[in-house]
Amino acid sequence: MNILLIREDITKLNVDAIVNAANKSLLGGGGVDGAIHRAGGPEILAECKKIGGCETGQAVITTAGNLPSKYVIHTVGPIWNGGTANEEALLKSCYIQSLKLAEENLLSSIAIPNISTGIYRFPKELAAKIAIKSAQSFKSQSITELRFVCFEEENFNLYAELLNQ
Ligand code: AR6
Repeated sequence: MNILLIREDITKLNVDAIVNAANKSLLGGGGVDGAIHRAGGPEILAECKKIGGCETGQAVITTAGNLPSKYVIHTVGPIWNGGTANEEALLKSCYIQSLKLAEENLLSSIAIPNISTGIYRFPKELAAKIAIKSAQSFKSQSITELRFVCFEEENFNLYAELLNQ
């Protein structure tokens, strides 16, 4: 699995699946979740409603509606609460469960944003370390390309430094 780093709007990417940093209701929200539902249209929300919700650390897959990607994998990151509420393990689980879903659906390319580091306030450097470690430890059969998509310069610089080590 090739790991790439890009600074982009994830809704523009033509990959098999983009990952959404959703909430437990799966009914949309702000941040990257809002951007994905706005650009993807009502088909995504309709499928999310059918699924009915998702636990923190888990992931579900839907159509990508009008987006250039084929699927959206929605995962629910932990809300940072000082680090004593199992946040690190839950964030790791988001990455692993998303990759597992991609694998089960025989997808070959996936783009993942910086889950939990926006509205959910997870410390960015710790989140980047967990994301990279989870991806590097994942044994993949079908996925050949994973793009870490950073929207902000701070996250992009953190990932660049960690990936170059
Ligand atoms: N493309 C790529 N990354 C983006 C984009 C985009 N278009 N827009 C924002 N980001 P956040 P969370 C980055 O807040 O912290 C929602 O309301 C952003 O810069 O989207 O997991 C949900 O419904 C940040 O680095 O997600 C939940 O209620 C990263 O995406 C809650 O927010 C994640 O920030 C989830 O909070």
